[in-house]
Amino acid sequence: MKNYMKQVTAASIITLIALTGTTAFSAGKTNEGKELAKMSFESIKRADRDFLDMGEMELFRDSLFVSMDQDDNSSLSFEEYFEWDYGFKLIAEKAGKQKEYLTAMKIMFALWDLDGDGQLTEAEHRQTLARDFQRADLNHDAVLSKPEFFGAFSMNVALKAALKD
Ligand SMILES: [Ca+2]
Ligand SMILES: [Ca+2]
Repeated sequence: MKNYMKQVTAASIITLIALTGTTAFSAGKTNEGKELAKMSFESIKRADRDFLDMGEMELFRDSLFVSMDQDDNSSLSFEEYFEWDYGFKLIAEKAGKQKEYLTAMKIMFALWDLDGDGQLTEAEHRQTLARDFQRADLNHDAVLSKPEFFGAFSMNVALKAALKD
């Protein structure tokens, strides 16, 4: 079951990156990150709605965690977490921002690793993502609109800051 999910998630993320490759890279360097964020928003939310709710976010988080946890010990090392590429790593490389990207990912990991033991447990991952979701819900209607997801969801805020010129 776990391996099956890993394959499904890997396939969908690869599709995401492939799609981004054709749309974002032709749109110019500065828009690549934004395009990728847009693609992830589209892939997390339900197709017939223009917002995402906590249930959709948790489903995405759950499959992402399984994919990242290469040794299946229900905990992510920084290496496992960093190895997983959403497509931003390539964008960072192309922009010459590898160091900034690494720093942003280290900070995100450190913030999510609530007990600071260098391992991100699934409980920490779930708890911090739920917290990030609530923080980004600026008008408190329990769903994230596209502007809220792009502008206030912590991972997107961190990546935007790391990759901008
Ligand atoms: Ca692990
Ligand atoms: Ca921890």
